[in-house]
Amino acid sequence: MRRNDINIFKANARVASLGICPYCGLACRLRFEVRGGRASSTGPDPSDPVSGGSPCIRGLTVHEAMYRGRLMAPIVRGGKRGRPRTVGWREALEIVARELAGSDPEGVHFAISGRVTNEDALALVRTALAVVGTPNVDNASARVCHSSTVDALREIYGVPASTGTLDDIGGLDLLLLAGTNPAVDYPPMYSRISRARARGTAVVYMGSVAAETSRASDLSLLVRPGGEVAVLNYIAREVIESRAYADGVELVDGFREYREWVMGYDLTRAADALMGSPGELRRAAELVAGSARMGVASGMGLAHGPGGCAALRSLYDLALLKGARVLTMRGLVNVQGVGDMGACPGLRCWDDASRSRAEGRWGPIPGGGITFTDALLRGSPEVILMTDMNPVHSMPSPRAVERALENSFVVCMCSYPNETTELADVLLPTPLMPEREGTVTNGERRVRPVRPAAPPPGSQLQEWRIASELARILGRELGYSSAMDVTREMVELVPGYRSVDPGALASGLDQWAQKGPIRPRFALATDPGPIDVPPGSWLLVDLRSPHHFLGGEVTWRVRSLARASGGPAVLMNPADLEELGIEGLRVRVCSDAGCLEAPARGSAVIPRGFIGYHLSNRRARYNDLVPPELSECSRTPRYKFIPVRVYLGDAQLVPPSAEISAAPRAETGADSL
Ligand SMILES: Nc1nc2c(c(=O)[nH]1)N[C@H]1C(S)=C(S)[C@@H](COP(=O)(O)OP(=O)(O)OC[C@H]3O[C@@H](n4cnc5c(=O)[nH]c(N)nc54)[C@H](O)[C@@H]3O)O[C@H]1N2
Ligand SMILES: Nc1nc2c(c(=O)[nH]1)N[C@H]1C(S)=C(S)[C@@H](COP(=O)(O)OP(=O)(O)OC[C@H]3O[C@@H](n4cnc5c(=O)[nH]c(N)nc54)[C@H](O)[C@@H]3O)O[C@H]1N2
Ligand code: SF4
Ligand SMILES: [Mo]
Repeated sequence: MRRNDINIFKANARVASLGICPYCGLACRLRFEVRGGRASSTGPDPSDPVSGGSPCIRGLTVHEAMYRGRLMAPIVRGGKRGRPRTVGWREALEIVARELAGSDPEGVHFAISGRVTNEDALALVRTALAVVGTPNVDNASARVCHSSTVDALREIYGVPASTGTLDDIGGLDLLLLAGTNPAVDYPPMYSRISRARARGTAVVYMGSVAAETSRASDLSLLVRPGGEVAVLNYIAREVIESRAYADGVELVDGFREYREWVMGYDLTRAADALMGSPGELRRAAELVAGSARMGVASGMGLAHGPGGCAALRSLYDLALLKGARVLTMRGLVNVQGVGDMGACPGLRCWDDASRSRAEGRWGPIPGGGITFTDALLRGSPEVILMTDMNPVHSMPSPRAVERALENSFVVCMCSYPNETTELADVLLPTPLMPEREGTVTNGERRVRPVRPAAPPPGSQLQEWRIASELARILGRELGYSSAMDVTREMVELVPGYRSVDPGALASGLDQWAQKGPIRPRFALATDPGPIDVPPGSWLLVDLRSPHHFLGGEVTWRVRSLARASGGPAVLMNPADLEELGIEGLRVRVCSDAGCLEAPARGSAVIPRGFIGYHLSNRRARYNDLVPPELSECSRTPRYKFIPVRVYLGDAQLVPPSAEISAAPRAETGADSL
């Protein structure tokens, strides 16, 4: 079988080439210097409209990780504990195809992460549905991340994507950031926010942790987890009462019901949901009512929190009421695109007409199917094919995930070994994003050409090729001989991608998939209310590191990033730490699901009564503490705000501040940072 044919990388030539960053959903374009066929340094691309020539430190150091510990050739294991054996591609794929042919299609699960191109995702979706005949295909990254956001956007705006673009930020008079921390998570977006703020845009931060972004805010509303609906609906009520909503909005479907719903939220009810003062909330409502060009962005604080789908609906309803732009970005580089390509059980994220078009071309598509979180935590999968991810680290209840993987035939299409690949039966090496070809769709729904900036270092193949080969062995031809063939199919079949011009992509130009709103309507939800904290418990929340990406398998390989990170720590508000006298002492944090141990340290972003822990700490796994609960609406785990007990030796440490459930005044906020 052929490797990627990249003949521009002559043995000793020194060239500069452009590639897409492999990490977050902004999908910045980077400039790589390539020597002897290897990326030797990474720099900004001043002409990149996304990063504006200022990507973040993770992107700028990625070359260091590209050649450390990569998976270079296919590996098979004879049984779970069998010795790994390096094999050729044909043998590996024949083993996988044999397993697929001999399994009940309903027991086969395709899990696609946001680290592949649109072409890879579309080819895998088609193979799952129309070749293997299983409805079980999922956007595994979105499922644990942005599924509820995308569902709320589809419901309210008719399009599963943000309505605004990064360029809109400069023209806003108000930006409401709800449960998102772009200062750490999307630095080029944060630079735009800071610049806009310097020119007069007001920024309101709403979250349960006084994250770094609250420093660049005019108002920081600290909300009790689960209290977001009350806060947002109170603001909406003020907007409606002062008739400060967008023109014509009374005619939008569901307006009357929405108005009735939000009228139930007065200041007293909303103040119960706050850790700050009612005065701050009144001020936020005034700013929203007075705004003529508003933007909103949300993040994992809502999607992973107890407010979940209800909070997201309230936020986007408020945005619709104000005619505001939605500027919510995406976590992984192509998590938007993978979802757009139809990676959802039984293709039910596509409309009926698009589904029929796909059936006309691909053949029958099975209905039904379950999500990947359900498969791992509740089901008994027979065969799992997954692209790069590490569910043993990233999903709740790692033990349950390990059991599911132990009991199924697991195929990992991945770049590096990790805890999950330990349990794989077949490992198929794949390129990193700067080595891929095709397209990605970033959080703005900007479709970006992806070209290999450097060749993959070993015998890696992209998933569209893997899917084509598997289909061929199974007796079906997908008919793709280049990534561009799949791009063309994407334009014909994928809802919202008709406007994309493959010719323009081929000449290096970004394109746009459709953006809303079309058919907007208000959506109501059941308000979960602020969560109850059992007496004596703390609330555990995870934080993202500015130096690391998610579990950090890649960023920990970069020396400067590894050096900049401290070791694992249980983070507490400095006042709690001082009152308990436990600075630097090793404490044990236990939920109903499990425990972790680390030294206690102070952090001003953590409110009193909360515990913070960094997701990228590899020595003590946060997810051991996360119960296997999934949200009703999007089957997403409840990662944030888990009631925990804290112990020093055998002694239980009770939060010295007032109970969180009694809505204490937050001791941290923008001023104290
Ligand atoms: N450096 C870095 N950047 C990343 C990543 C990374 O690991 N490291 N990961 C990428 C990925 S996959 C994703 S999905 C994005 C995530 O980026 P974001 O969507 O910004 O999410 P988080 O940083 O997980 O959490 C956001 C903030 O929400 C607030 N918050 C927490 N809980 C609540 C709550 O209950 N209610 C409210 N209102 N607010 C709350 C807290 O202030 C928290 O800091 O970042 C991406 N970018
Ligand atoms: N407790 C808790 N758990 C969480 C979250 C949380 O906030 N709290 N966040 C959730 C969210 S938002 C997400 S998106 C998921 C992510 O979940 P996962 O996608 O499972 O994330 P990682 O743990 O980073 O595992 C990444 C795997 O991908 C590989 N990899 C990393 N970068 C690249 C790359 O550029 N290309 C390729 N091909 N492979 C790469 C790494 O080697 C590693 O094997 O985690 C979720 N899990
Ligand atoms: S991690 Fe995100 S913000 Fe940083 S360079 Fe990569 S795409 Fe850009
Ligand atoms: Mo994510």
